[in-house]
Amino acid sequence: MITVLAGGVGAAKFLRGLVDVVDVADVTVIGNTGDDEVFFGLHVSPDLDTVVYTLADVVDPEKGWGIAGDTYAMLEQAKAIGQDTWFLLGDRDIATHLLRTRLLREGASLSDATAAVASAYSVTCRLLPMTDDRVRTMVSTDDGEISFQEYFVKRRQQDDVRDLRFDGAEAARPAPGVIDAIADAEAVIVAPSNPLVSIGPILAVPGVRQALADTAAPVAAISPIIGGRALKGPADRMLTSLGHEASATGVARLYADFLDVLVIDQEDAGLAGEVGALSVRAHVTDTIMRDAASRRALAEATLQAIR
Ligand code: FO1
Repeated sequence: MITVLAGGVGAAKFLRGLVDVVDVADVTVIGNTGDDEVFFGLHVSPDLDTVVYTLADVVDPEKGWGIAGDTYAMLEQAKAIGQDTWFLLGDRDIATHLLRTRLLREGASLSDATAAVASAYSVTCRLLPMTDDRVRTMVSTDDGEISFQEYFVKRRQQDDVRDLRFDGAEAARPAPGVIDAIADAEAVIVAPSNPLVSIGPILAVPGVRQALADTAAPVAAISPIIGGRALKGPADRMLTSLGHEASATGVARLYADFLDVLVIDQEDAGLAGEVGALSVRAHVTDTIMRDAASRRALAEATLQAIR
């Protein structure tokens, strides 16, 4: 079993490449639910859905999230009757949130609802939310504390992030199977996701970080920072404003207590020594996922680095 800790778009692209080179049934994904949110009474799990849509080949290829060719009739009507519509929920996407929300209301756990959503889209890897409990990523800005989606979507990541808090994490329990998926894995991979707001919430669930440090499996991560910049999203600015280094070395430092290998881009080959000084082996390759072939190549290189 290969266990992957996953955030949203970057993780989903990596997973799409991974299931091209290993049996999908051997892959377990532990997904971030810190950016889950309720809109119009519907429970939306953006990162879990991005993984499902990408593995099901229905994802919107431009945006990297949502469903290709989706329409927005519901949202237009919601706007017409005076509702807040800053979070874009497509009509087809809403079917997923209706399924999840109905199951949760009937008493299912988020794990059960997630398995049902994955199965509905014929996704056959095991997809686990990090926890069945409510954990919400909260972002401190100069205007006060806001939810992750307010920071990310409504305010377009323009605020300087002063602090992060994973509300509910201290009391949360890992979802069933999460700790075993780390302990019993043949290899654990931390996907190229924002280390602070995509992987950070997973690591904040009690027991997960220790399980990563204790597992006999090699643990590898792919740096989402290339040449000091994030290819997508605010990870570079967020790292800097929170006092970390926006570099592959900065990523290695955040994971050093459990990481064996950091896959870094060839542009960052010069950082291999610094990463090595943290007792993390650097593996240099092309990490930019432009197309199916490069996604596959990155998955292969990562497996080669840990085997
Ligand atoms: N991202 C945006 O930038 N704007 C949106 O309106 C938006 C809506 C949305 C709806 C469903 C979904 O599954 C994802 C959505 N995302 C949107 C992406 C999401 O906010 C982020 O990708 C993650 O939360 C960060 O990983």
